[in-house]
Amino acid sequence: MDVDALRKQAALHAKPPGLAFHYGTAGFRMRAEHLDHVMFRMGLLAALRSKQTGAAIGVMVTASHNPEEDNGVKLVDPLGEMLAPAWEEHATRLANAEDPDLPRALLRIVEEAAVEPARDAVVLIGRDTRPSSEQLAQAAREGVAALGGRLHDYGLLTTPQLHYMVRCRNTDGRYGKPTLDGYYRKLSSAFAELTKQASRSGDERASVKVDCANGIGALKLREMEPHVSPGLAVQLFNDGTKGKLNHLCGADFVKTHQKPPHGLEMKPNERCCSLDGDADRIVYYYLDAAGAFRLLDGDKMAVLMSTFLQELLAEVGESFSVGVVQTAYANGNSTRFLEEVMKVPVYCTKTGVKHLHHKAQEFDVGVYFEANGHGTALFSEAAEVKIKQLAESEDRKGKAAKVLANLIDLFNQTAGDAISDMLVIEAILALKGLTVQQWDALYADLPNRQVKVKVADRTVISTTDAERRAVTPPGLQEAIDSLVSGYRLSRAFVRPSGTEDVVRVYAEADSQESADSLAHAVSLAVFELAGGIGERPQPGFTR
Ligand code: NG1
Ligand code: ZN
Repeated sequence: MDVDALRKQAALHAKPPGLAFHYGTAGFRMRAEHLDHVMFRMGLLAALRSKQTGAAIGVMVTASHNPEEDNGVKLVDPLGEMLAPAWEEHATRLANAEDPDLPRALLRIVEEAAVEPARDAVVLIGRDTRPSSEQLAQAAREGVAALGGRLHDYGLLTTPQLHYMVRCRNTDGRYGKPTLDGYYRKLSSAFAELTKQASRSGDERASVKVDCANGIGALKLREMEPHVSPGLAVQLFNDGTKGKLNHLCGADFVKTHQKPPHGLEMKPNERCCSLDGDADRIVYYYLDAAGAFRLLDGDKMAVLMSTFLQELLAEVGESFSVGVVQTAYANGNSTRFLEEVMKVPVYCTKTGVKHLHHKAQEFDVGVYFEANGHGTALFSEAAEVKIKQLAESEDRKGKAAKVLANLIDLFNQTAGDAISDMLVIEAILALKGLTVQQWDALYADLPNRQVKVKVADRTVISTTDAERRAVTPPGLQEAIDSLVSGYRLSRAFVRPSGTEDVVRVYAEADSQESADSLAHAVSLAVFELAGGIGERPQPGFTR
């Protein structure tokens, strides 16, 4: 490492004084103007991680569903997974090191993580459509170059596309070709095979309206469209030509407000969906015949996907282990339906995709979804090999195995992927001959409400049991238990957000009024017992 050269470079990416940086569940995320030095240093860190693992590492510049003025960065590990926890700590320390201490901070990582400094480094970079993203990506590129790393800049990509590229590069093409064309071809040929098998002769081609959150999803879906158009008509809205990124639209807006996005006209029973700002989340929705808005979120997708996979696995007849992974935010009725009706084992982890992904890896077939629409399915290598082998035969088993084999290719097994999930959902609906209403009718969501409470220090709340019970402050859990017991089919929990300076309160009950009133009562308990600041929570709700 040429320390003088590094110091000079680093001086061009000076750390702003007085700010603290944290590599959270979604990497670094804040106002774009504070992030230049973070990007440069994440370029350095990606080069070190690559030297340590001997594999290509990804750097994605995005702040997902945050406002357009924000930006962020996440690193992608060799198999397309999220960065390992020990390296999240290195990332946090590196981002917070004062400028003169930067070489020392780097050397510490080299020593602690046993990095081989002389080894080659390869870093793949992608970015979303934010106005700040190109310049921030440039800072990251300079960081990679400062440690002599080789760069492959993919330019504009969805987050899951970058995860895909990293995995392809590190598996010698076994996962697919590390190009956009390779991604589109892999997904679209699996989709074409599946919809061919649907063979509902005479049926019209399915059609879906897609709200692209004015983000990268619009560009990439437009590129993909010709590949899938024989089986699916996609109509793009909020494609970035008029509106602002994530403003009054996108998956996060639709899920948290439980209403349609601006910029997309719906007629009753039309199938619609929304992507988020970096296209790793998706939610479906429609207006029913009476004009009421119906949301099909991550839980509904997990149910459709896991029950379909389970049916196919039963036909194939192998004893694969299956698990569905959710968080405490999963609707209670989705969990009940999976466990009691479908007899699928369900597991609950802490909020944050990396926890779900990790748990899902324990099964031959692991489906995971956050209620907000981030999720996918993972298949063990043994299961994939066996299924692809069985798919060679022409009997009934072979037919089911063929469907499974194509689904394995259609799922993005590196991360939740809105484009891939959409094609999986469309393929399943086509294969089962289901309308969106019939899918929705598999089970009824319990009415629920999510609210935020501002407190002086949200770390006074600590939780256990996958965030479903509060350990501190004293008396809070008892207060929640007593409030919950006053409602039917009720459940409530609180946790400090990992991405915002608030405490999140979630409540569900047998009616919307009950869910709202329970959420309000619990927010008052949080306000009183956990040091609320500002105005006391009012009835009605704050998101
Ligand atoms: P926090 O702010 O920790 O609740 C939110 C989402 C997570 C996850 C992260 C990262 C909810 C309730 N929480 O986390 O699921 O997506 O952002 O983006 O939706
Ligand atoms: Zn996202």
